[in-house]
Amino acid sequence: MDIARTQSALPENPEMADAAPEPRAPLLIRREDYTPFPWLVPEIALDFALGLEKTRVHAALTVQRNAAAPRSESIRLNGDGLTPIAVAVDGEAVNDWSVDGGDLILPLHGDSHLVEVTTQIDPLANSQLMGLYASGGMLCTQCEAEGFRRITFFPDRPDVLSTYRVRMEGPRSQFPVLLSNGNRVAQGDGEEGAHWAEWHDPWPKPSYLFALVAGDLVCNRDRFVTRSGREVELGIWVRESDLPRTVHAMQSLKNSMRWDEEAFGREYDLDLFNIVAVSDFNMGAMENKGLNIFNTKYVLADRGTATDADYDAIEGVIGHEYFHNWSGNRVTCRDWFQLSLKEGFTVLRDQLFSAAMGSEAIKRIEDVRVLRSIQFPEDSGPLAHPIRPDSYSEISNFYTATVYNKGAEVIRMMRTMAGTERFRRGTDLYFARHDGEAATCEDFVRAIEEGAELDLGRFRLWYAQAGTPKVSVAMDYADDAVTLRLRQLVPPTPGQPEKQPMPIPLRLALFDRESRAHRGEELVVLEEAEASFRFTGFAQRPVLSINRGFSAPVSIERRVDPADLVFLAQYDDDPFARYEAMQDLVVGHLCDAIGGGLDDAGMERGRDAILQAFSAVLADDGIDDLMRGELMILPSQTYLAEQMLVADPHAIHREREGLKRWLGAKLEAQLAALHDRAGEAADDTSPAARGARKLKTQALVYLAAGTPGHAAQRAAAQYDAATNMTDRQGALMVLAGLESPERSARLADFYDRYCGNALVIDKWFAIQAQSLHPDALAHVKALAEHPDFTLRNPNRVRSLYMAFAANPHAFHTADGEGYRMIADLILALDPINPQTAARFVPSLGRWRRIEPHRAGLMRAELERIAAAPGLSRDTSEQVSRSLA
Ligand code: B3K
Ligand code: ZN
Repeated sequence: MDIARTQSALPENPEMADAAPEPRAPLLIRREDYTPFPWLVPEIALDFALGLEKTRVHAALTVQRNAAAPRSESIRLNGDGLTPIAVAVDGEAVNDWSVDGGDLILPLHGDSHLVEVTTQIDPLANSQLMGLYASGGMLCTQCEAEGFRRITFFPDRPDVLSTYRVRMEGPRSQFPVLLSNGNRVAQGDGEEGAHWAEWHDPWPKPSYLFALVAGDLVCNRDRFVTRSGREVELGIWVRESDLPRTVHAMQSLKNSMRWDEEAFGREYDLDLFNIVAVSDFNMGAMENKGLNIFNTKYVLADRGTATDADYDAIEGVIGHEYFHNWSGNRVTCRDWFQLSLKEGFTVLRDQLFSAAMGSEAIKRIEDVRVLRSIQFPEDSGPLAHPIRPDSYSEISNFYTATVYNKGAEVIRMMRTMAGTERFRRGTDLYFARHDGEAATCEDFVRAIEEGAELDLGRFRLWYAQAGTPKVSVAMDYADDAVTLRLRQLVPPTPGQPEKQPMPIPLRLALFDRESRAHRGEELVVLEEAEASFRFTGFAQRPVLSINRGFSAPVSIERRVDPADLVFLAQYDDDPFARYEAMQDLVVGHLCDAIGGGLDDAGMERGRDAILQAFSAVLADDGIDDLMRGELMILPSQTYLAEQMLVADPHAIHREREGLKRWLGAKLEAQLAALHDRAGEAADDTSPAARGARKLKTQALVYLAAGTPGHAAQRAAAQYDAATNMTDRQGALMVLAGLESPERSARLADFYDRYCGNALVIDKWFAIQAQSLHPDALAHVKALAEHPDFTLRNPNRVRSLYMAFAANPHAFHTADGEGYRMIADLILALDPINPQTAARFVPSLGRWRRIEPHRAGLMRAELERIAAAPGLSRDTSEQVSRSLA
C-alpha cells in the first residue's frame, strides 16, 4: 500500500468542511502549546483479522469528556495513511466524519460515547517499520512514538491512558503464536484453519505501549518469583533455530528483575513477561507493557557468534526495557517533550544495573566514552537541543544521545549531590506520587527535591539549556593553601544565544606527591559563573584530580603539567580519573601536534611522557586486564575533533595513527609478551578471561600499527585459534586494516563460516566499513552491491553505512566521495524508511566544524538532499536544521 497515495485518494466530503474545531498539529510542535485532550478513553477493544498483506482492524473506544480540558464538540483521532472503512457512534453507523491531515474528526456532543472505527492496513508494504509490519513472515508492531496511528484512528499521545482488550484471529499455520500486552484471557479455533486469542492488559497505558505479535515462534520459558511472592512466567520468543541463543538474555532478564527490586524497590506487576526478537527493527528494543519487542541483536548470543561486548549490550538493553516497566510505563510522559523523563532516568538505571553486574569502573568509562563521542558533538553542532526540547517537527528525531545519555547524566548529578540513600527516597516519592500518571520532567525534579531534601532550584536549568558547559580550572598554591578558581561557560547553541550558569557538582581530590595519597574526596558545587574554593594544610603543591567519576557532563579546561598527568595516570585511586589522565595526556599532545605547534624536541617530549604512562599501564600489577585494556584505548578522532574549533580530519588521522605506530614500535616486545600472556588465559566468561581477550585485541591494534607484517601473522593466528567471537572478531578487525594476504583469506573464511547468520554477517560488513584500510571507501562501495546487502533491513544498513560514516579516514576523503555516498544513501533510504534515513544526516551536519574545503563539500551534499522532492518530515527537519 502506498500510504501517501491512499491518503490523498480519500473522497472529499464537502459537508464536513466546518466540523473540525480542533486545530491540526502545526508543522512545528511547541512544548508551551500543550493542552490536555478534551476526551478520556478509559477503554479500547481492538479486533484484528490478521493477514500479511491485508489486516483488518476494528477499534471500539469508550470515550468520556475530560473535565480537566476545555469542552469540544468533536473528537480528533490521529491517523497516518489510514482510510476509515466504517465509523459508528453508540452502535449507529455515521457518516458525518471528516479527515484532516490524516486524522479522523468526528462530531460528538454527549458526555460519553462508544466510538467504533474499522480500518484496513497492509503490513507487508510497511517498510517504515512503524505501526503493524511484517518481518520474516511474522507480524509485529512498533508504536512509539506515533506508530499506533498507522494501525487505527486514536488520540495517539502519551497522556491518553486506556485499558486494552485485544482479540486477534488468523491462519494457525502462518501465525501459530498470537501475543499482545497483559494476560491471555481466552483462545480458540476459528473457521478454515484459523485460530484466535484474546488478551487483556489491566494496566492503563498510552497507545505507544501497545504491541501485537503473530508468527511462527518458539519460546524459552522460565519463571521468576518477585519479592512479594508473585510468580511471573517469563518467555523469550524467537525463530526455532535461534532458541539455543536465548540463554544469556533470559539470565539478564531475571537479574534485571531482582536488581530493580533491590536497588529501586520496583516489583513486576503482571503474571507474564514476554520478549519477542525480530530481525527488522528501527532501533534496539521497545518496552511495550508485558510484551517487549527486541531487535534480534539485543537478544541472541552464544560464545561462538557474540562478543563479550555483545553480551554486555544485551544485558544492558534487556535491563533498560525491563526498567521502563516503572520508569516509562507505570509512570509515563505527559507529552513527547518529556521524553527524557523516562529515557534519561531509564538509561541511568540501566547503567547502574550493568555496573552492579560487572565492573563499575569500566562501565563508567564506557558510558563517558559514548557520551563524548556522540552526545558532545551533538551538543556543539546544529542539532543541539536541551534534554527537554522546546519544539520539534518530527519527534523521532529527538530520540537522541542528548535526551538519553545526557538525560542520564543530569539525573546522575542529582544522585551525586543527594547521595544514594536520599536519592532513593526521592525516586520512591516520584513513583508513589505519579504511579498511573503521565508526568513531566518538572514532576520528577520536584519529587527528588522533596524526597531527597535537595534544593534543585537552579539545577532545573540543565533541562532547559543545551550545550556542554566548559569549566576552566586554575589552581594557586601559597602558604600551605590551595585555591581553586573555577569558572563556567555554557556555550551558545541554536536558538539559545545566551545562557545562565548552572550548578555543576565536581568531585575532586588533592594528591600528595610523595605519599601518592589524598586525604579524602571533596564534592564542590560550582553554582555561579565563577567561584573559588580554598583547601589548607598542604606542605607542598598537591596534584589535582577533578571531575572524578565524571561527576558532571562538562568539559574541563585547564593547563596541566604532563608530569602531573603521568602521576595521575599511575596513582589516581579513582579509575575514571586515571583513565582521564591518560586521555588528557594524549589529547594534549595530539592537539599540539595537529596544530603544527610542535618542533622535534616538543614532539619527543610529548611522546616520551605518553610512553612512560603507557609502559606503567602495561606493567602495573595493581590493575586487572579489563582496566589495562581500557587505559590503552586512545581518544577517538571524533573526540579529538571536538577539541578544535575547526578540525582537519586528515591531520587528526595522521597524527593519531602516527602516535599509535610509534608506540607500537617502541613497545613491540612488551605488547607481544602481553599478547602471548593473554593467549594463555582460560576461555570462559570470568572477568579475568574477558580482560585477557580485551588485552589481546588492544595489543594487536598497536602491533599492527608498529610492525604490520608480524602483526598480520599474529592476528591471523589469533583468528585461526579462536574459540569465541571476541577473539575472532578482534583479530579480523585488525587484519581488515592491513594490506596483507592474511586479510582476504580470513575475510572470506569469516563470510563462509557464518553465512546465513544475519547478525554475524552484519559484523562482516561493519568490520570492512570501519577498517583502517586505505581502500575502505572502495570496499564499502563494492559491499553495497553484495547480494546480502539490502536497504530494507536497518541492521544491515547500519552495519555498512553507520560504520562507514564513523570511520573518519574513509568518510572524509578530500574528494568528497564519502559525503556523496552518505547523501545518496539518505536519498535512497528516505522513501523506504525515513526514520533510519534521518539518522545519517548528523554525519554531514557537522560541516561548520570541519576545515573549509571539506565543509563546502558536506554542505553541498546537504543542499542536494534538501532540494530533493518529496522528502520525509524526518529527513527534511534534520537537513534544514543542519543548514540553518
Ligand atoms: N522507547 C524505545 C524507543 C522508541 C524509539 C521510537 N523512534 C526504546 C527505548 O528507549 O527503550
Ligand atoms: Zn528507553
